[in-house]
Amino acid sequence: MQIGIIGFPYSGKTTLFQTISQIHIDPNSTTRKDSNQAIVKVPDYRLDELTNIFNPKRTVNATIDFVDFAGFQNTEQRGGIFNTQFLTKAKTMDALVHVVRGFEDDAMPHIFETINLKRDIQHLEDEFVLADLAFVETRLEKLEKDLMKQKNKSEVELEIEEMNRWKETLENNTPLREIEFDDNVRKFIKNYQPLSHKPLLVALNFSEDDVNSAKSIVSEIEVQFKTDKIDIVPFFAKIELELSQLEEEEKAMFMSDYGLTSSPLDRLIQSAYRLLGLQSFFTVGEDENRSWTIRKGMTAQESAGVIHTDFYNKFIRAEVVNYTTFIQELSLTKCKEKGLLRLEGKEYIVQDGDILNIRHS
Ligand SMILES: Nc1nc2c(ncn2[C@@H]2O[C@H](COP(=O)(O)OP(=O)(O)O)[C@@H](O)[C@H]2O)c(=O)[nH]1
Ligand SMILES: [Mg+2]
Repeated sequence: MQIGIIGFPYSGKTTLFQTISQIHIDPNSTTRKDSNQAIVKVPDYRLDELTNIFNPKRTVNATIDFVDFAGFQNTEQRGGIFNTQFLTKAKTMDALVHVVRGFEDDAMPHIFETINLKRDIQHLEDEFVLADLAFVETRLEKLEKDLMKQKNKSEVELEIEEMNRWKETLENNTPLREIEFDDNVRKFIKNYQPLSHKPLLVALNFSEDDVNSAKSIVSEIEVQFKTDKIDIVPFFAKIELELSQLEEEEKAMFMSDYGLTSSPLDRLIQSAYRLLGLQSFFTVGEDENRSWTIRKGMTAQESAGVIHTDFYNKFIRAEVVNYTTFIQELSLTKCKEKGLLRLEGKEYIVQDGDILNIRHS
């Protein structure tokens, strides 16, 4: 899974990226122009606990690929802040983190001169809507031509109808996130990846001076922008980068001073999982303990397929116990004796925190 970190210049994207990836980026390097990328382990205290219990040869966390976008300022004739290369690349991401600048610094002027969170959030939304509208209009021209050729007529007509619905929505300045999609048109979302349909995590990057006022500002922004597909998450990128480099004990002390209860990575991942409808399951054993990411609602057989396609094809049953049950017994044998280790068939809907043992032929 790929998550893109986007936003205006000097909003704190690279600072946040460094905090979550623990990769140091030299401020004088060329990275103002180049994107940075890191594969980050998804932290999960449950997996850590399972490792303490099973003591396997290795522990493998699920991972997320974070991309810190840089150097995408628009110099084209078309209006807007982000260039076409940026928009095209953003489309390939599973979710986007929009870092919004909430700190003042005269040495780094904001492109709109003042600090205004709502304006910046809305600006990106508007730019996404415009980019999608431009796409839809080009697409409709092409489809009209196809229609004259009389090839795959019913398929072309279906798409024209759907593209017109998108067009009307976008012309009303409504992001595509806000409309419903039937199964027969969902493929267009998958193929075209419209930007105003992407799950969006708005990362408000506050100044260290805002620690006390941040909470009420977040609530206010939530009222206006939060939906099923948009989350608002506060950060103090600069101090949190410094904190992330401290020893555990010192870190905990400073975090409580600032009223912070979780790490920036925890906050990002929790929110991304919610927006994308994701959850985790575990596999355990002498060789390896591992966490896996799946979509909510996936069956035991589909989940087995995430581990290996053979497990999908040759699936017989899954032995299942949830982490919360397991942790009271601390042994699979005990769970089995007490009938807590269940046998489930391929249609079983896997729950967050399930420990699975796939039986296959
Ligand atoms: N005072 C303050 N400065 C910050 C904060 N976050 C980032 N900065 C500074 O703003 C500058 C630009 O940050 P950077 O992460 O490179 O922004 P990017 O252009 O969005 O990647 C850097 O000098 C950061 O140290 C913050 O929360 N407070
Ligand atoms: Mg940067």
